[in-house]
Amino acid sequence: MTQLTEKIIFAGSMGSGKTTAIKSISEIEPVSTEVDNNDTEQSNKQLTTMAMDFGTLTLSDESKLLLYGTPGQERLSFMWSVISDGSLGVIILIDNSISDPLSNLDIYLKGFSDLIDQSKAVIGITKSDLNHQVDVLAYHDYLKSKGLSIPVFTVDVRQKDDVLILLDGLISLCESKYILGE
Ligand SMILES: Nc1nc2c(ncn2[C@@H]2O[C@H](COP(=O)(O)OP(=O)(O)OP(=O)(O)O)[C@@H](O)[C@H]2O)c(=O)[nH]1
Ligand SMILES: [Mg+2]
Repeated sequence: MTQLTEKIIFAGSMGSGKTTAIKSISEIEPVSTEVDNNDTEQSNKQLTTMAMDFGTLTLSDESKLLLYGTPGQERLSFMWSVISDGSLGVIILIDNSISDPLSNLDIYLKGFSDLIDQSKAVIGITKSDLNHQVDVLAYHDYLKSKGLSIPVFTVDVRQKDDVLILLDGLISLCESKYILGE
C-alpha cells in the first residue's frame, strides 16, 4: 500500500514555540538545528533554530505527516518559501506575551499569503498564560478587518493535545477543500 505523505509547516517568530510544538507530537526524535542564540534583541532564550526542525507523525496506514519548523529569526525569512514549497498548509504560532502580537501576526500574514489565500492556514496563539496581551476575539476582529477568515486557537504547544487541535483544524480545512474539489 502506498502511504500518502503530506508536509505541514510550523511558522512564527523566535520563541513562539515551533520547535516545542514539533517535539510535542513527533513520533521520531525530531531533527533540530538549534544553535546558541546571538539574537537576544528578538528573544532572550538560550537556543534558536538555525535552519529548520523536522519530525513525523503517522495518522494511519495510508497517511503520514512530515512536520517542518521554520527558523524564527527575521534575517532567516528567506527560508520560509524554501521550506514551505509543496506543503499542505501552515500553522502560524504567535507569542501572545510579546508587546505587539498583532503586528507580529502581520509579518506572517504577508509571508505566507499564498497558503492563506488558498485557506491552508491556522493560527495558534501561544504563551497567553505568561502575559495575556490580546484577547482571541481581537485576533478575529483584526483578521476580519483585513478581509481574512483564518481559524484561531489558543494553545500551549508544550501539550501534545493542543498541537493536535491545531493539526486537526488545518487538516479539516484542507480536506473540505478536496471535497469541494477546489
Ligand atoms: N509559559 C509558556 N511557555 C511556553 C508556551 N509555549 C511554549 N513555551 C515555551 O517557550 C519556549 C519556546 O521555544 P521554542 O519552541 O524553541 O521556540 P521556537 O519558535 O522554535 O523559536 P526559534 O527557533 O528561536 O524561532 C520553550 O521554552 C517552551 O517550553 C506556553 O504556552 N506557555
Ligand atoms: Mg526553534
